[in-house]
Amino acid sequence: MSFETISVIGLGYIGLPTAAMFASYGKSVIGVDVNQYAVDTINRGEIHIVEPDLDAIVHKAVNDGKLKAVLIPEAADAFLIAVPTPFLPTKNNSDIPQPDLKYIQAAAKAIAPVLKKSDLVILESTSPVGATEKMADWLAEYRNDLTFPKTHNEESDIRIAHCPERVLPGHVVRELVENDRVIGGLTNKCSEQAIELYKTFVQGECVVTNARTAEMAKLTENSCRDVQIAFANELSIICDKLDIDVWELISLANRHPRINILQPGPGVGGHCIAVDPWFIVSKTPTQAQLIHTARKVNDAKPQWVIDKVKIAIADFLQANPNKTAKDVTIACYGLAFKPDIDDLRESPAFNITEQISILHPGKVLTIEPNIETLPISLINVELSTFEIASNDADIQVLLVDHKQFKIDKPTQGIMIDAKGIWK
Ligand code: SAJ
Repeated sequence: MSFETISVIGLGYIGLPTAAMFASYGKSVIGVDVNQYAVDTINRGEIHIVEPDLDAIVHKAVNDGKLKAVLIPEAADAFLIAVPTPFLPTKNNSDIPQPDLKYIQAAAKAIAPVLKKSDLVILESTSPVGATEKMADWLAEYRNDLTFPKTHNEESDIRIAHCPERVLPGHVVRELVENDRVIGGLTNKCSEQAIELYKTFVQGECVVTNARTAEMAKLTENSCRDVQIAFANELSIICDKLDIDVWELISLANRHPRINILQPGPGVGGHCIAVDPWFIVSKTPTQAQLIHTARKVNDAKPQWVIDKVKIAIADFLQANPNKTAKDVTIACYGLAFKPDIDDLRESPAFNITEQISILHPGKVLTIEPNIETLPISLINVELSTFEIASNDADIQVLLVDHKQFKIDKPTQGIMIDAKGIWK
């Protein structure tokens, strides 16, 4: 089987770089997205997301006629599904979030009319265990004239696999090529074909397992990181109580040859690590005690930072009895979910700044070197500069360790440093 035409469904942070990579290795790639703006932008040879080096690759692929974006799927030899897998809204704070597979189902429905015998369908989206089998069931329901692995094993018309993406935002172009790839086919032939496809550009090893283990492998990687960050965050709260510098403590402990503690922060953000562990907890709530607790520890950290800000306001007013809360200026440094990116999605820094602007009657400044305009929900926040904020603010709250904030630190005001860089 040789894959000449490849279709990628979902042209976001994973789908677009993957589509562009196949195109730059000579494949004809049809990218599909429901977002007209994304489709138009890509067809102009431009990109609608921020990812280093991606713009040049997309520009060349489109100019060479190897990559085009469309709204409705067209026939291809392989389909890669890279759509979001969020969770359903919860009614109460104590409810365990349940995964929402509606975008995978919509993608299956969209490609079903153009599927043909011998096509390969790969689910790349991070998914709860069983999602690939579920996707195969949906495809079988929409196309009962074709056969699928569940009923026809190696003789099926359509091959299906789960090959989770594992690239780090900000390093996607390099990691797509270099990372090892977990290949979870529904049958051996499904895996073999998936390997053949990825070997177009993947230099890492393609390691074969079944679809359920591949699903769990991805969830395990992100849950492991979440648990480790929760350990660091819990340590930071313990150390604060005991008047110990947690950053010094961790650097000392990390000198032990078998210890490697991660860094505490204002909470865990992004659309992966703060989400994926719930896919395990929701399936096995009784068994997943540690993973569940880690989620709760990390989700509680933003409120801990906000409480520190409230204490700082009270301390400031006690020291300045002629002033009221309205006279207090608070500067929040960083809005992104991690350093040196512009991505504000599921960002603890963003949520903390937003909450402070709601509860505080005085001026709230934000300093975010990676964006030019503030989202509408930060209506009471002023986008400022390091120079102005560091001179003007009474309370300085460091939320993201962007490289710009490591160069200098404010010389006055009450400091709350959630990343330990202004010690
Ligand atoms: N964070 C800390 N302390 C640390 C490290 C991170 O508080 O020591 C915070 C960050 O500030 C951020 C959050 O954790 O808010 C997540 O950042 P991250 O850099 O750990 O991970 P992501 O979400 O950018 O990417 C992760 C990666 N997974 C792992 O490293 C196991 C990436 O490889 C995955 O492909 C990606 O999730 C994904 O798409 O699932």
